[in-house]
Amino acid sequence: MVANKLLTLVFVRKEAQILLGLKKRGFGEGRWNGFGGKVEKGETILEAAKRELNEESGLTAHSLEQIGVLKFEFVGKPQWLEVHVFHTRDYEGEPTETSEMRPKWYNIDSIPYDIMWPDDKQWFPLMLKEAKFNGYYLFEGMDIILKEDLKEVQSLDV
Ligand code: 95F
Repeated sequence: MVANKLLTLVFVRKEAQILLGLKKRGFGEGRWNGFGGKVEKGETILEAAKRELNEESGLTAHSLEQIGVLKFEFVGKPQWLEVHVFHTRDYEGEPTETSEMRPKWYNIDSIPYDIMWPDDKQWFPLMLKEAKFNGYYLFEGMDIILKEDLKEVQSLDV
């Protein structure tokens, strides 16, 4: 049985900066990433993306653009994770630290790839030039990528 779990991941841009959050606990603890989480029953992926951004950063997004879909498989785990990636420049509020995340603006020339998930250094350049992408990664544990397939696309297949 292969279940498919839907997750969201949101990146906020401001001029030449991108907002990342240091995950303070749980899955991905100690790594910088966008803001996101599980899609709950009864909400759309877009609604989940806005809700998680707000819960984890304090920001309210007025619009979100979907820019990527990433599928992850972990050796020995009977579950795929399907991560829907969004970005926005259209938001209000100031980033606020929560129990989950410590937000920080990074210049797009100084992304802390060494303290992020290892797939990020592959698809961030596509995101940063505002291209769309579909990716697949097979992980062994949290650090080793055994298989990868990343494509820049014109439209996203889900
Ligand atoms: C990135 C990830 C993962 C990987 C962790 C769970 O919430 C959504 C984001 N997420 N993000 N960039 N890479 C391997 C784990 C699925």
